[in-house]
Amino acid sequence: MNTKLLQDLKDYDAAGKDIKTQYTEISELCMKYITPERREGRRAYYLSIEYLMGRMFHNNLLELGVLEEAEKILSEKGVKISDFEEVEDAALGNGGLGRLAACFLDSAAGCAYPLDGYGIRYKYGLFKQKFENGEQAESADDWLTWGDPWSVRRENEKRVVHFADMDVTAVPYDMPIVGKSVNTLRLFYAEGSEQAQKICEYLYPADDTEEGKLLRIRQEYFLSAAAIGELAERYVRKYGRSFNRFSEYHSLQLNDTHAVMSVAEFIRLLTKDYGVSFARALDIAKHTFNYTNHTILPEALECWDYALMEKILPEIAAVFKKIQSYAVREWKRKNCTKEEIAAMSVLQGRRLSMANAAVYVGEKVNGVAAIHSELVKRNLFPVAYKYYPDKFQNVTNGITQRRWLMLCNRELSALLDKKLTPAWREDMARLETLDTTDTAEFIAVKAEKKKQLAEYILRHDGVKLLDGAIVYAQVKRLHEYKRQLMTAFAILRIYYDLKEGKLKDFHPSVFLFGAKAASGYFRAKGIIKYLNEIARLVNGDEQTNKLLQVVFVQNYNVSYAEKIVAGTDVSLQVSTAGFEASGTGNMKFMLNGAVTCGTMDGANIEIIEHAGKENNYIFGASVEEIERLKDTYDPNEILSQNADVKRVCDTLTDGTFSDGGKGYFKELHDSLTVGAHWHKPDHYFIFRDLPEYVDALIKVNRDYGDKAAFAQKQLENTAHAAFFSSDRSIAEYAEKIWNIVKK
Ligand code: 26V
Repeated sequence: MNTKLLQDLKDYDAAGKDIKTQYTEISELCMKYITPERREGRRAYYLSIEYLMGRMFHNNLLELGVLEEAEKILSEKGVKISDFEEVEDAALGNGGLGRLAACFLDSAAGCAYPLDGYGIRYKYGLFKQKFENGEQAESADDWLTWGDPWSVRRENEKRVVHFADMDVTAVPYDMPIVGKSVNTLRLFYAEGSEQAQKICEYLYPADDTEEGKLLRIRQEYFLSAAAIGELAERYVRKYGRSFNRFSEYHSLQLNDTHAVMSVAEFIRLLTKDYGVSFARALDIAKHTFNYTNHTILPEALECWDYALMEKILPEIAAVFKKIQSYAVREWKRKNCTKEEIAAMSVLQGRRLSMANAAVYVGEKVNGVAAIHSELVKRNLFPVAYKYYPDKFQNVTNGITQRRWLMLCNRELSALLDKKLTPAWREDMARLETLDTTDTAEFIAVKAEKKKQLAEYILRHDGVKLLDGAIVYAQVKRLHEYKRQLMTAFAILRIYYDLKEGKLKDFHPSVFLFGAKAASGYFRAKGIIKYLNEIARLVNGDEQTNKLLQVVFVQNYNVSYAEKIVAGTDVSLQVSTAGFEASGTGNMKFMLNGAVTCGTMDGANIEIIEHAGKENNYIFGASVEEIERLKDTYDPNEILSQNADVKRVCDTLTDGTFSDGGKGYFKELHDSLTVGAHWHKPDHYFIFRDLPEYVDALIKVNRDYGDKAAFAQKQLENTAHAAFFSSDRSIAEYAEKIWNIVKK
């Protein structure tokens, strides 16, 4: 307990100040007691173009060990810290990858591992979302309107990043990451000419369009050059200009391929400024960098046009070319075939494969769940795996229990304290000892969290949730492979069955959605519109609307997620097997006592291993079945044989719903029945899994009738969630990849 800080809070004069001033001043008070450590020795660095931090205030007070006391002290002064929930999230990320980075930083500090983060301080984070007539409307996320009291600008540590056509100043902003140690997330902000400032203006929103590729290259290099420049300079100050010991002191983790240019920048800097030979610089790089892959979707694997890169970064392009020629020499020595060399090449025709560069240079390459890591070896980089089997690792993702249980579900945490003593907070393995047959209080906690969630939704979206309903939730980025469209079809099927009296004894159910669609992703936007039209139909039907409700919340973000994961009964994780690398929302729901209704994909597989198949609702084709189906699958055959499937699919085009003439629904229908020039019809196998999905949802509904038995399943999930703590993930990275030790 930090008694000095508590005294400062007692002395704080809140009178007559508006809430923003109070927020700023109280945060600043706390910052006085936070001192980033600068331990000597080996450190790891996380290089990520996204960090989805969410709100820092409550989290930092929790980490400082003063949350409850501070809450009391301040409320006596009339300051309700729950009012600070109006503060904008720091949403400098798109989804899972950015949130994972935030959880990892939290866990590293929480466990006192020496890990710092490097990233970009975007002026505007992920766009804000509203629905207008059921369609997504986007506006700029001006997250800095509340100020940024949790960061410190380091004026005297700025540095210049050179592009062929301009110089940009990178100014560091340090955000302390508080735990058993205080680590640092350093975000660089671009200053200089108008064009220079553009680099940090927006988080790259359209990760699926051609647009803005040049800006993206600039962002990636900006982050890479600022981080590498700084690390190299600090090293030289301490150890001199020989880089022989660099990799002894540094392990750099590339969070996907977005910072792979830091490999080229590192080699460029060492060869050009410090007289290190290319071969030696490459060798040091090979002992310094590691790469995490986060998706096997080919369209998401970054390839940059060589000419484009050469235009603004000629030296970097040249380094990549030289890496290629060194690699080819190495591969020839290993007697690789021409085809094998082509497959592993960094330079692919006129394009640079960032993933191949990362795999070649990376000392370790890891996937983010067991199945994903297997697919990374088997399907994505089979040749590299053949020649460098020891590179390939798995580290299953995790989530921080501090934000995703202690902070977002203080009621369940208190119940666990009572049942297990607070020791579980330090030792998650103790959750295993939970008596899951003792369900009465858990049921009461879940009801309370549902009530709080309902209040929140009413306030933010003006929708009143059905009382006493089962809450099913699917919250995540909108993407075809995640199959929100399949859930839409399943709901329609249930709706028609209810309406026609075919489905009896149905417990009232709410289907909750939250998702943002990338701004250029037409189909994703169509799915949002479709779900909103379904909501309108279902919620407006007097015949069924006491039994079934569909709610798509607006502007789903980290803070919304904190409410939803705590108040949900059933976590929907229904991606096509083989496509969701891991998923981390699935873990948040599990920890908060929700059952999973999902496919054998990503980390769902490990969730089932830990929590038991009998405590979850698994359906659908396995990875192996999907692989077998690929060549022969015919969705139109299913449509011709299954009238129920056909009926719901037809609502896209038969006039049941209108997309206001935008063509969304016809295009979705075509994607399922005709395909497109880049894919076969229904390439995410919705019709294959839909009937089983409906059955699983109805089985959940039936089982819920036995409250105690269902609550026991939910508690079994909480009880076996320790493995999914990011403390465990970080410990694995520390041991298998970074070779760093706790304080
Ligand atoms: C990017 C793109 C861009 C082109 C269109 C398709 C597409 C699909 C996905 C992505 C995201 C790639 C990186 C990413 O966010 N991966 C997520 O990383 C999480 C943390 O490891 C993991 O839990 C999610 O399963 C994975 O999708």
